[in-house]
Amino acid sequence: MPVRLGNAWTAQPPALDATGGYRHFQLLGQRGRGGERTVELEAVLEKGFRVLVPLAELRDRRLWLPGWQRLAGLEPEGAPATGLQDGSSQAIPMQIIPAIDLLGGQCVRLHQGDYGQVTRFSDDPLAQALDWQRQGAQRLHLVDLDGAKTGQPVNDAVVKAITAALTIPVQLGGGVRSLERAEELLACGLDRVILGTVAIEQPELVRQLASRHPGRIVVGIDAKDGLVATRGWIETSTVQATELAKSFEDAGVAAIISTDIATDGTLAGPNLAALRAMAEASRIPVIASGGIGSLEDILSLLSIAPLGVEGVIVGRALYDGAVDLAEAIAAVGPERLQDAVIPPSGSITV
Ligand code: AMZ
Repeated sequence: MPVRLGNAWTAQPPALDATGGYRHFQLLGQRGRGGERTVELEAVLEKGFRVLVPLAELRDRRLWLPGWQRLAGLEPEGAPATGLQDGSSQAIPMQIIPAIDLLGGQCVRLHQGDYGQVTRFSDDPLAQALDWQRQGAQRLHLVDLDGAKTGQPVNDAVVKAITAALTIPVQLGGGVRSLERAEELLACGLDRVILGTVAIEQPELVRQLASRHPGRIVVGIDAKDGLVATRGWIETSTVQATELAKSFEDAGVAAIISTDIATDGTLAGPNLAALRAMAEASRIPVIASGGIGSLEDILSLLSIAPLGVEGVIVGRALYDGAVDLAEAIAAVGPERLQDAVIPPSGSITV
């Protein structure tokens, strides 16, 4: 009888020894036939770490669980749920931030920021926002695309409705071009405002706002081939994205959102080299944006988390269903599951 196997597997504590302490595996394929059948699994956090498991063992629920599960009781009482392999330091959680881009009151995604390539996902952005919150989002990212292009707020009614309805912090970028506008938004209950164009055109305003509202001002640096783009990405400057980041080193901004325009809305994977350069350019925490197309793309960011990449904005992949929000939060969030807690002690031999 054919057996359908899921793609995600969690090793139970008794199996962890044999798997080098990895909990979360992905199915690569099957080998052999009948009673000889084995499956090949690969550790999600270490590509290349593979084990061959006889099918009968995979069916043993004391050893393996389908899906990526939380293993209760694995961590010592009171310890953070995210120990690293050597137990020396705590794994750095990465925040998954769903994005709602607003155009004419609707929830859309653009391809590489091109206003001529619009996909509409919902005409009820408030319902969408509530849904991301229900699925466990800890923060919501809003972009007023009309505002970014024209500098004029167009989507305020829906922005305010979302901010009032949600209990998680909400941030907004797009068209925030003056002190008054930024303060109006902060007074409405937005947790953070994102300044993009202003960061190039009036850097002093960023400094002034950051000192008046510590922890609530974010710089949005959107780059095309390493150079900063502004005004809905219609204009490109001659300023290097990393130089702009450096220039705000001591301004007291909460974070830099680093967007790679070439990958934005494409699901093609993040530009890790550009993100690494941004993270290394200053001590300001970096939030990655652009190109996320799969859970593996999100996991790949964990390699640069120690450099200060503390979050990732996910848009199209969530709407397309390529990434499941709750699964992604479980995989890289504060109580993530997949960090090994037991030192490796060899691998399965077949
Ligand atoms: O997709 C676009 N064309 C686009 C976009 N997503 N243009 C701007 N923005 C976003 C930036 C940033 O969050 O990523 O708008 C904000 C910047 O707006 P402004 O108005 O401050 O430059």
